[in-house]
Amino acid sequence: MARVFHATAGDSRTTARRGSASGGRAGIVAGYLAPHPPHLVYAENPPQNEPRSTGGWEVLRWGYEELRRRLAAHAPDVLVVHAPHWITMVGHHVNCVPRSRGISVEPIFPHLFRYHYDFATDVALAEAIVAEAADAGLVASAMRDEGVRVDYATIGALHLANPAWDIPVVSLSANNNPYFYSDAALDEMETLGAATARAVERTGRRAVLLASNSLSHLHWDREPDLPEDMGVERPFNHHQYAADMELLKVVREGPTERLRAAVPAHIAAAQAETKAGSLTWLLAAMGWPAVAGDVLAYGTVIATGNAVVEWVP
Ligand code: 2X7
Ligand code: FE2
Repeated sequence: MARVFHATAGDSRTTARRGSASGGRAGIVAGYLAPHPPHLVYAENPPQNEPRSTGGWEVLRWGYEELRRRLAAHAPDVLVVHAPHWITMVGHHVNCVPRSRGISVEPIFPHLFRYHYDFATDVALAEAIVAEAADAGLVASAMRDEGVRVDYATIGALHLANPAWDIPVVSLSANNNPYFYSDAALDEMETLGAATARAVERTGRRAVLLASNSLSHLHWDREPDLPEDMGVERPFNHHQYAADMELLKVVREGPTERLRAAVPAHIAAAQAETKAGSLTWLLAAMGWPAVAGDVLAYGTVIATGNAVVEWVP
């Protein structure tokens, strides 16, 4: 297994960083749409992932390289990620295991993603999010079981944003109601976002948020002999592509307030993975800032649409 570099939440290094690079303001300093297709990690051949590739999906991965440069400049104390494949049946769970270690396997693509993870959780912030969410009337729970395997959408977004794993993490589950009721639970994600923001303020953290969602979500059911064969990678159809472009036009024009209507419309048009609520959570946590998003890359993965986007509130 690869050696990974660790930081402990609240240690002298992270505390020092809070007062350095970007001026040290506490609060949510940036948010990223950070999609997690396992193919992007596979294509990169990091030492933590067992399968080997010959590359592929370069444009999206160049977008992530830019995200990494910007993330370093934001100098956060913590990365807070909401991911759709940690599905919890009852309420919103927050990983409160101080040090998570294990192998994350993509159940449909185990030949592409078997990733050895080992990261530190900012437990104080994780517990504060649980408390704020519960106070706001949500069913919220602290997950303290070291045996729970961390899902590939959490690991994928975190690896792609910060492959050094040298920033502590808080990871939030997706309550699976959205998968039953389409976008009906987006209101609840507003509440969870606001609770996250209060917890960040209360703990004095300098936080960057990651919404681990793809956009249009129809995909192929046949894999080429070479999984990274870019000769067959393309949108599922023009309707799905056009729906993604319509959403990204609103993202690029801003302000984010317009996304309150555009996100549910996009979910209805393109079966978007944002129905799991990660993007709504992120925008709500930032207070729906009056800014435009910066689209760093767009590309398809097995025909699903994926964009890497930055918002700086
Ligand atoms: O989870 C995913 C995804 N969101 C998009 C593409 C391929 C695989 O897995
Ligand atoms: Fe996914």
